[in-house]
Amino acid sequence: MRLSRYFLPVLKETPAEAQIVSHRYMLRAGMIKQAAAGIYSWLPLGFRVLKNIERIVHEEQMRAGHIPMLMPTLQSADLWRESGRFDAYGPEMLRLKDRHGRDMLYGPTNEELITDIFRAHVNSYKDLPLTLYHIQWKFRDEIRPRFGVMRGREFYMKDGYNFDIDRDAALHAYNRHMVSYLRTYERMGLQAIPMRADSGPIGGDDTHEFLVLADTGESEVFYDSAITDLRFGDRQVNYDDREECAAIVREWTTPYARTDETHDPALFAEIPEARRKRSRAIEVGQIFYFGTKYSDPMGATVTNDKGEQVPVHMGSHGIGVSRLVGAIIEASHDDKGIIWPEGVTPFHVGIVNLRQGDAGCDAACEGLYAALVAAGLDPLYDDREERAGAKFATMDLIGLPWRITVGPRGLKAGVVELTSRRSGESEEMSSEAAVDRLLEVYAAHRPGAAPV
Ligand code: 5CA
Repeated sequence: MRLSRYFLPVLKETPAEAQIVSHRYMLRAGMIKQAAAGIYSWLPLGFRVLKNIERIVHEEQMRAGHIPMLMPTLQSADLWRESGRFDAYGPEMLRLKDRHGRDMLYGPTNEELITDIFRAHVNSYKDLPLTLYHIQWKFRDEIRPRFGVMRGREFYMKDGYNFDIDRDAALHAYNRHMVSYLRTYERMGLQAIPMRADSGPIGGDDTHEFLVLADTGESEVFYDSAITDLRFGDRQVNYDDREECAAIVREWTTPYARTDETHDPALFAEIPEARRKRSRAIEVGQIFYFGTKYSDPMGATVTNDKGEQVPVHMGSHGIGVSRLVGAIIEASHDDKGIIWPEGVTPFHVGIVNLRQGDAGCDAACEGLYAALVAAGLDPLYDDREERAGAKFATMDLIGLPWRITVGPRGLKAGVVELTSRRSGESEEMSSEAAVDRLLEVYAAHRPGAAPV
């Protein structure tokens, strides 16, 4: 993409309404624009990051054997009356009437709709296990939408639902989700710690939230610092292997880590003092096992191997896709702007032409741009007639992890400059070497790198 032809409405001023850094940078970098309280348009740069996060979520869900689909945003109230949640959900649910006076709602979550699909089509234990998921907009009429996309009213969420014959099978689904989530967040450059939590309006006793430590987070958490040393890395997991998944879950759930709702001061006190940590954190996902809470009242049963009708055991599993855009910025920025992890960056590399209009510089930049595109990389070429300082400031603000600077002095010596946004370190090399280096860096982050 050439910046001269792109739509990147960067703001010079810091918007007064934004209280936290991710919200400020998302507005300044032209990623989002507020449409109404807690409702945002995703401008091209923000949209790219959102889609990259979505892609990683899809790849990791499919890798775990979960099946993508799509359910609508608007739902009929009838199903919610069956589960008892039409009244129970409270004022966070946006209720509306259609022209025939029928009660409708904008889905805050989809347990009822998916249970209805299941009961219409699945009758036998032989069709289990089954996990279906979608990534779709949700609406919760939050009393205090704030912090930009972090607590929106309309937000983008992955929600998955498992259907299993009994509690043990459903707990394997729970574990499978935890494992796939650990891998998902790490691919986004985040450390998200699973913590024992409270289930709220979704229900059930078994639930973990995934939390990213950040001073601006809305949750208060207590944890053993040993958990922050754990890395998922590049483990190859057999998601059908119950014991293998359970072992990974044990590894991550043995060190103490709880949100304030489930915090147990006596247990916490048993951790050596130096490792006892209390922090703020951002909730980027939550998994639930709730057994037959929805299948019972809604009659979602299957025949078991003895020919008896039994309600299916279910759980639901959410990832805050749009919130993650903000959470990643909270975890990765400096005073000049965003620093995107390679896994989610909107462009792989920025090209800065120090002397636009100079025939040599223009030709070198065009050649480099073509070589990057041919190599399958996605560059953003700043080809505007701007001062070098302004170009650098824009690149720093929008946070591409790599920048190639092309100037007349370097070209005389046959080199360009490759700079890491994170370390600030620069290295001179030929254009070809810069392309090769970037191919190496991104080898682990390309779409489809995950065999799905
Ligand atoms: N049905 C379950 C699991 S699919 C569910 O709705 N879980 S949830 O309520 O925990 O939401 C899942 C994730 O969506 C949360 O972990 C959070 O990251 C994100 N989320 C929830 N509310 C908001 C909001 N108002 N704005 C942005 N993201 C949100």
